[in-house]
Amino acid sequence: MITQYTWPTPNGHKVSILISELGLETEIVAIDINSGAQFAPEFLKISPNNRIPAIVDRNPFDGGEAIPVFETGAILMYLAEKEGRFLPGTEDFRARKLVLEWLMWQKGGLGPMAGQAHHFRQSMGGVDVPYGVERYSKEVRRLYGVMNERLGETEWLGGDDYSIADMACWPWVRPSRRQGIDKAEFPNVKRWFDTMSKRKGVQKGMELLADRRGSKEMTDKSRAVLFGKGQFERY
Ligand SMILES: N[C@@H](CCC(=O)N[C@@H](CS)C(=O)NCC(=O)O)C(=O)O
Repeated sequence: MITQYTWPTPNGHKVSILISELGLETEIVAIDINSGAQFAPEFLKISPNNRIPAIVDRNPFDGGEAIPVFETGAILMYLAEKEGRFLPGTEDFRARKLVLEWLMWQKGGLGPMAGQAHHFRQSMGGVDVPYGVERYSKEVRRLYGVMNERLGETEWLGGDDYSIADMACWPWVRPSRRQGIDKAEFPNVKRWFDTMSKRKGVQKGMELLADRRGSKEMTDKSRAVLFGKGQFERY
């Protein structure tokens, strides 16, 4: 049994999709990041960076005590390795390297840059920062270009097989309009995105807490929690 601490955002969706693809049994704890649930002391014990998602594996491989894991890259690798799916093992080190490259590319590039593009383009409640909009919109566009070239060479980001690298990127490509991107401009990305959208595991993963997605509309209160004093007063 996996306890999944999550909220329906792109980072939350990465792990929901993998768990659904793996068919794992879960218990869900909704962490409403708009109202500050990510700062609760019991959640910070599991996820010290006050970010969702996080998991606790109640049946670890070694039969020992429950294992908490935070950071999506670590969670995706942990579960994929435990279940022996969607990440080649060390014996297949060339294929593994490719999946890890594209997973890290998402973690260090696409995710943070698209997150900043969302922020400057539409989360600031009427505050206009043209430099921020331009800087992050351009960088996201560059990253889509890189992804488009890659997906012109291979079916999946990691190569011939669907992997956790695809599961990490897809939820960030899904809201591309918020980043100023029309997927039709990047045909290989669009082909990959549409193929993945048809997978049952992806569709089921996206259903988790889907009724709470409407709460994504930012209010002054949620902006204060996420970007204001609420975020920084612990330090
Ligand atoms: N590097 C983290 C990023 C996670 C992240 O940014 N999560 C957002 C939701 S998409 C969050 O929890 N935000 C709450 C906050 O900023 O307080 C990961 O990959 O797990």
